[in-house]
Parts: sequence; C-alpha cells; structure tokens
Amino acid sequence: MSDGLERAAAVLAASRRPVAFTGAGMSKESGIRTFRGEDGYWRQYRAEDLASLEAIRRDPRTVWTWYSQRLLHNESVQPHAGYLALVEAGEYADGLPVITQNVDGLHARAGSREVVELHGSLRSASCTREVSRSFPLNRELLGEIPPRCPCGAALRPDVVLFGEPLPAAPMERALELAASCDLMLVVGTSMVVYPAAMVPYRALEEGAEVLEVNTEPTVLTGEPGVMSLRGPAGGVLPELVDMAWRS
Ligand code: BJW
Repeated sequence: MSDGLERAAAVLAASRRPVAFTGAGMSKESGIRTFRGEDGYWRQYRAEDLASLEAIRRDPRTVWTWYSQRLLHNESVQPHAGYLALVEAGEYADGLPVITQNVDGLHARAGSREVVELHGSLRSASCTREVSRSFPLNRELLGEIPPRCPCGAALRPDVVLFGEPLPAAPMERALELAASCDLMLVVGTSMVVYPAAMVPYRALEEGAEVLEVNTEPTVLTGEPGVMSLRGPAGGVLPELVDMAWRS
C-alpha cells in the first residue's frame, strides 16, 4: 500500500517535532548492502557466523575480514540525496533528530545535528578481555586481521552484536524522542530486530503519526496511524521535502 506523496508532505510540513528512524535501506543507494533486502548479507551468510560475540571468539579472522571490507567500503561512499533531504527538513522543522540502527556514520557525514546510534558504530573497537580498552577503528588497526589489543586478546568492533544489550543512553534518548515527537519518518528498515523496532511503536502509542518510506511493505504497513510511501529513500525523501516546503 502506498499513500499519497502530497498528503505525506502536508503532514510533514505541519509537523512541529519530526524525528527519523532509519535502517540499512537508508544507505542502499549510497552503495551499502542491506541485511535482509534483495542483496542482503543475511541472504549470503548466517548472521550468527558474523554478528555475534561467539563468532568473534571462535573465528575472529572471518568476522574481522567482513568488518574490514565493510569499513574500507564505507570510506569510499557518500551520503545520497535522501540524507541531505533529512538535513534540509531539519532546517525547516527546528531540527530533525535521527535515530539510526546503522553503523556507517552517513547521517553525521551528511550533517544531521543529532544522530542517535542504537547499534553502535564502526568508529572504534575494544578489547574482548578488558572492555574499557578502546581503539579508533582505522586502516592502521586493520593492518593485522584480526586486530589485537596490546594485551594479546582479540578486539571487537563497537557495534551491537546479536544477544548483546543496546547501549543504555542511546536507547533511552530514542524512546524519549519517540515519546515527544509528533511525526516519525521510518526509513529503510525491515522492523524485525528488537529492541530497536520498539521505537516506532512507542511513537505510535504516544500519539505520533508514522510515515514509512520503504521499497517493500513491512509489519508497520497498514497499521493505524501509519502512512506508507513505497520507493527508494534517495528518491522519495528529496521529493517529500521539496513538496513539503518548496512548493
Ligand atoms: C529500502 C531501500 C531503499 C532496501 N530505500 N528502503 C525473537 C523475537 C524477538 C527478538 C529476538 C528473538 N530472538 C532473538 C531476539 C533478539 C534479537 C532479534 O531481534 N532477533 C530478530 C532478528 C529475531 N535482538 C538482539 O539480539 C539484540 N539484543 C538483544 O535483544 O539483547 C537482549 C539483552 C538484554 C540484556 C542483556 C543481554 C541481552 C541486538 C541486535 C543487534 C543487531 N545487530 C545487527 C548487526 C550489527 C551491526 C552491524 O554490523 O552493522 O544490526 S543485525 C542487523 O539488523 C544490523 C541492523 O542494524 C539490524 C536491523 O536491520 P535493518 O536496518 O532493519 O535492515 P534490513 O536489511 O533488515 O532491512 C532493510 C530494509 O530496507 C528492508 O525493509 C528493505 O525493503 C528496505 N530497503 N532498499 C528504502 N533504497
């Protein structure tokens, strides 16, 4: 189901406190693969073989080869027009905080003022033995695969792996934003990974409208209070912002 762009643009223009909640589909047109979409990693690999602490302990080389390729690829990509549209929307709507499940850092690179990272980031890695020892995750660190702490233990990327709790402060901030927003743009997420997927439901419970932008239907599609725009984020978001404030 796809609701009208015009109606969605009117709702966005009237919104006083919009917030965005994004997932892997947001970065697809920047050239970053999703997890469960058409080209998704989890269609090629088993999630538990790459995104778990157990996998890092059992086979750090395989896990780090994957993270290293992703990190180096991320350095070569740019935020697309949809990212810039969210930044522009923030200028009209007194800031537009972004809650993201992505670890690629593209919202910050695009210029979004507040970015709440629920699943960590690829900016740093820490020691699997002594968690307080943290290191910038860069080419130098990746000179050896798997990278090691000076104490000899394997490092782990500072992302949230399956079975791990989400960092408390970002999750609290995300729920606070969900409770106080009047519109949540939910972009490019399959809405299957919890507890992050609770965030749009919290917004709905607190009376906000949800505007979903996705190439495919999700569990949110058709729910009361949810409008859906079917299409790629890089095309739909600029059109939406253009229609909301420029026409
Ligand atoms: C486009 C587009 C375009 C394409 N434009 N759209 C059973 C029930 C409920 C929960 C569980 C359960 N069994 C286990 C759990 C818990 C588990 C979970 O949710 N599992 C489910 C998969 C079943 N969750 C956890 O383990 C979490 N931790 C936890 O629960 O801790 C509990 C605890 C408490 C206290 C102490 C100890 C423990 C942690 C979850 C960590 C997720 N990690 C990953 C990888 C790490 C980061 C990284 O390396 O990048 O995070 S997995 C992966 O999925 C990644 C993503 O952030 C996350 C969400 O995926 P996302 O963003 O939605 O992407 P996709 O690929 O799924 O969807 C893309 C969407 O875009 C699709 O809809 C496309 O159609 C669309 N799209 N192109 C717009 N151009």
